Amino acid sequence: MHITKLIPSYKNIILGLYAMGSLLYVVPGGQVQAACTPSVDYGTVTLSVNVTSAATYRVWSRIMPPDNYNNSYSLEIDGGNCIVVGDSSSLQANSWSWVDYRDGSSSNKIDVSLSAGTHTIKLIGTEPSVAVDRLILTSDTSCVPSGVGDNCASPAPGDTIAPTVNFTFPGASESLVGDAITIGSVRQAVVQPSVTDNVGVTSATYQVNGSTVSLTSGQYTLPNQNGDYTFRVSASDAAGNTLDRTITVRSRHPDINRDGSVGLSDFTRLLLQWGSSNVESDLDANGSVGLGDFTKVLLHWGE
Ligand SMILES: [Ca+2]
Ligand SMILES: [Ca+2]
Ligand SMILES: [Ca+2]
Ligand SMILES: [Ca+2]
Repeated sequence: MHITKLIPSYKNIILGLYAMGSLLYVVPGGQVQAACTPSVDYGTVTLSVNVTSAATYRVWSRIMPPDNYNNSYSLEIDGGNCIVVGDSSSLQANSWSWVDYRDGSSSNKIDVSLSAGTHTIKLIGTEPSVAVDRLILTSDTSCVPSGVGDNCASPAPGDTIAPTVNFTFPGASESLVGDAITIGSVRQAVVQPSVTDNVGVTSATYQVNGSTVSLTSGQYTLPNQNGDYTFRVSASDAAGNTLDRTITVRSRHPDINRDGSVGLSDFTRLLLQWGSSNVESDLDANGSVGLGDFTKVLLHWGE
């Protein structure tokens, strides 16, 4: 028999057994055996598994029994104890079932403690015509395989830590205070969000004022106009932990009309808005246009 597929994924290991077509198909005929040295061996597959982290692994087998009597096979790990997988008459004949128990008792789970390193797993046919096409070893005992079991394949078990984001604003001298920053040192604020996760970020999306945007070289350049911009980051990891954070960037350069220099036209514009809450002229972002904003224009006159 030949093993043509071996898919380790994080702490989970999925073994696909493709032999004699697509199954580890045990030769028909003979009697029930429950030992790893069966008097009649209906076929054996030996696998080598590389375990990256020591843990207790639950062993799931995808089994198709031919009838209500022939419904088990024997599993031997590192030449140790023989585990009679399945063997329950409740298993449906001629249909695939995921089995995580031994000796015919669904409460008798197959949990094995494996150290990091290479282990040898032997599947031994002890009842005729029992097909096994996939084996999953998972340290996430809450995962119940469905279909071919890919749902148990990718998340790193036990990861409960959500991704985090750190913001920097290249070129600006101001810094984030809580979830807001007022930037007057550059005309166009650049937002550089850095999303990280203890295991890995699987998706990250960004929105500016509610519209999805994409980053260029990890950065997003805000419009060349004073205003309040919300910048939202949504991200997740493989285990489904999510990040959702929104910051407000208040762009407040004293070149209010963005004609390239701070001068009379900005001053005039500010005077026209005096006493209002106009965000373009409210350079100190205190909610109204007044003396503090006027002072900022004077301080940067000619820049
Ligand atoms: Ca049986
Ligand atoms: Ca995580
Ligand atoms: Ca100007
Ligand atoms: Ca103000």
